[in-house]
Amino acid sequence: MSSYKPEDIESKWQEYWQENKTFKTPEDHDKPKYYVLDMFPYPSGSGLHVGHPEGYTATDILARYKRMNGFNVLHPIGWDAFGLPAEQYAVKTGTHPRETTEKNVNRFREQLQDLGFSYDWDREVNTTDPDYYKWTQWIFLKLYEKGLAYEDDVPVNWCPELGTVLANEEVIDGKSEVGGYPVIKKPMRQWVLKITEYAERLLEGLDDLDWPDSTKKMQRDWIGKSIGADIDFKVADHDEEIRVFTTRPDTIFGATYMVLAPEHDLVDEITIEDQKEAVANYREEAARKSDLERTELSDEKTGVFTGAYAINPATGEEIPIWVADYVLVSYGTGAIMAVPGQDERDWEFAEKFDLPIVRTVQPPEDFEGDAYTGEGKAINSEFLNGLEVDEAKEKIIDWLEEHDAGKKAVNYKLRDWLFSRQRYWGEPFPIIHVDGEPKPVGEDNLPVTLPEMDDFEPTDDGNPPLAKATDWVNTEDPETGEPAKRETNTMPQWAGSCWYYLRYCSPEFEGGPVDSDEEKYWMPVDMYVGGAEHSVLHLLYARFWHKVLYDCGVVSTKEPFQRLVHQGMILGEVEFTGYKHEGNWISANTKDDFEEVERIKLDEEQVEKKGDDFVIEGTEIRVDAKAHKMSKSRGNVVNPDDIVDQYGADSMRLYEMFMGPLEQVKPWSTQDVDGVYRFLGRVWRMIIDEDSGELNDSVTDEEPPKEQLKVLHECIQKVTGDITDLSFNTAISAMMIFVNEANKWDNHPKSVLNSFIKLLSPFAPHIAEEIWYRLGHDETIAYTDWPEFNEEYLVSDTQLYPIQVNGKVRGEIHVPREKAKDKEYVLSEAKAEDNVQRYLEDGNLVKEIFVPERIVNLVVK
Ligand code: ANZ
Repeated sequence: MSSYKPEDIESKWQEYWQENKTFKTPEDHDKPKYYVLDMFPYPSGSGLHVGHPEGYTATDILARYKRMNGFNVLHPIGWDAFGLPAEQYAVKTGTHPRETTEKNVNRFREQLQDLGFSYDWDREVNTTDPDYYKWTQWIFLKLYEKGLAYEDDVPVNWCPELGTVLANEEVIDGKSEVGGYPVIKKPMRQWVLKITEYAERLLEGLDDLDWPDSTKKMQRDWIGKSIGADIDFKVADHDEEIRVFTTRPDTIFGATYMVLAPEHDLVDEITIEDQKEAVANYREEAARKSDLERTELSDEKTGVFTGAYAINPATGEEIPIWVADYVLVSYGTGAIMAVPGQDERDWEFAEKFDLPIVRTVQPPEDFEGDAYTGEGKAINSEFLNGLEVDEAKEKIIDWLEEHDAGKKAVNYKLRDWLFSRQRYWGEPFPIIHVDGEPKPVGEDNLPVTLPEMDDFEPTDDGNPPLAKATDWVNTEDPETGEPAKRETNTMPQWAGSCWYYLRYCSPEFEGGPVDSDEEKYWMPVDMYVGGAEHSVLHLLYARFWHKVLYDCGVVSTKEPFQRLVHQGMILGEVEFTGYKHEGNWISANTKDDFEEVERIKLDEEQVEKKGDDFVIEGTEIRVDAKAHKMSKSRGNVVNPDDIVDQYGADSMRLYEMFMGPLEQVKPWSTQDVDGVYRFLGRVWRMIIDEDSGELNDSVTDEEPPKEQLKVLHECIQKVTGDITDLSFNTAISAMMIFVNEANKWDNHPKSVLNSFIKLLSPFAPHIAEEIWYRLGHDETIAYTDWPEFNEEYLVSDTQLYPIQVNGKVRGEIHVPREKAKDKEYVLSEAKAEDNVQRYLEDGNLVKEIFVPERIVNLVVK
């Protein structure tokens, strides 16, 4: 073995790490800890995609770097293995989801091991393992005990095609997120978790987290806190009152009509006889629309008059009550006071149905729009007139409270979490029903395992597949022996991922979800890396459970994930498209000017880069260059296995880190993989003789000269700083610069090579271990000390002086450090410089300016 052959060295070191359990997490708690976590994968049937190794390599670099810096590192992996695809496959083929899952997990594990990630494989968790979901069920019991889990008949998002209910978050534009099937509203008995009770704490907790601002903002928007007032409007000639929630109580004098959501309880009660039919028709229509369609600003407003009137408590005037679907039943109180002067939706509605508009905030002079939503002084508002919005709000709330017509109120957009699914492949609820009433089974009876079944089809009426397992469903109350029925819904896929990071701390622990000593040592997670698609749901649900567990005394930190980073998406290779009109190439800029244009896919060799653009080779004709999301239908999916087979895992890892900043979206380029592969080859040949496989003759035991130390320590400084900043691409550049420099040297002292290989090892651990071994070490490199940067070596032995003649630089000299401040010496050297001399010859030297350690300026006349 002499030339660089990843296929030989990589499997060798993978076996070494496995046999020696090199990355087993240390048990002692004396050292500082570092918990670095990946979002565990759903083991799909298609194996790893190139997006997985991106985040996983980043965390692996950190794990390895921290170990070398004396930390105890927890770096685990596991499987988020419940979920719909395995169940759909089971419906189609009869293969039990457990079998599919196991097969996929084995493939994923093998792929991850082939990439040389330094996971502690003894801590692997699998959410479908009864020893794991026992504790998921245990946590559910805690939620139930605390009154945070309840059954409710809720209008749910029912997807007939998938045969299941979906959470709001899983419905996009009225279609299922998975599969894109139509979703309708249907009332059903469901389990719901009271996440709303934690809304305020989920909001507050975000402040101290080191998370991307965009992710925090998404969570804040999702929770959607608004402060305002609840105001009661009396219905004229009725005993009823309509309560509204408003963020702008200051605008009440401009409330010229009211709107009830079509589903509002009072609609039937107050609608007058003549309007009943119109209202009923309208309600039916509204039921067919999704919330999103109903609230879209651009959509034409619709509505119907109830014939009833309410009394504006501020003006005492009667205002008409309408029903309109732009008001949602699930937000606030499901009713609004409409203020067209200050609210755009109300303005549109008022215009369409000819309702009065009164401005109550003075718009700026140059304002030309419709509703004015900005700041300004109150007008047309009696005792509020002249006050700014915030002052007016306070004053009117006081007034409302005094007059018993309203009070200050906070509202959240966050809804309780619909927590049951009509599926087989999920955690069973630890719940039985005795005489129709739910009852927890008790901790001693956990886990409640899934029954064996071979028919995974849901029933037509929406009953879950588990309803067919009658032997399992019909059970008895373990406490009384009375007949009981098991809950046949299962938990949603989010459940298992809400707490897996805790299980890793003590995966074998039998006394609870986590051993409290281990939890206290390891938590919180110091670094969590995963996709931005989890910005809201997984990360919000997990934070919610964590806070509940905190309240139960199970965990000691208020938040689970201290620092969060999202890796950017990897797109397919850049694709080039050229355009022809009537057989002639035309520039991509002009393609829209022609009616008939032929689009032609071009290969990389057919184009060249010109400035920021690409053109057809040898011409000025511009083509389009665009990278697309990888997808099977586009045929641009890169399979990580192929890359590992061809170039090795180290190149794959190095390439994915070299592509660009971790958090950025980046196109794939196999050509660039080749580039990093050649870099590793250069590293190899710098040290190993390709013919003999021995160390090169240039590798010596000598002390390195200062110039070499300077190059090395520049590299140490850069790589160390860049790893801390997660700037892995620039760290790799720094190592490339080092190798370019080092290749010019005649001698390669071992001490320099040792340090460099350590720097390389977190990125390309296989080649690093192999070279480390060949450099004469018999222990793994994984726990050696990270090279220490020494500033002293960065100071150069010489001082550079640029030399100006009459203000223009005409030459430069290097003077020995000890002479750098010697004016006479520097000036005489400067004047002797060849090029400078030529300028001096033509005139009289009238002045010599010497700035120590900076510059020399000579003035000639
Ligand atoms: C009067 C008003 C005047 C309003 C004004 C706004 C501007 P956020 O901030 O999103 O919480 N609203 C209340 N409940 C609603 C529902 N169920 N469906 C649709 N809209 C509803 O928005 C709160 C505002 O949204 C409330 O304040 C209410 O309109 C409307 F110049 O009341 B406002």
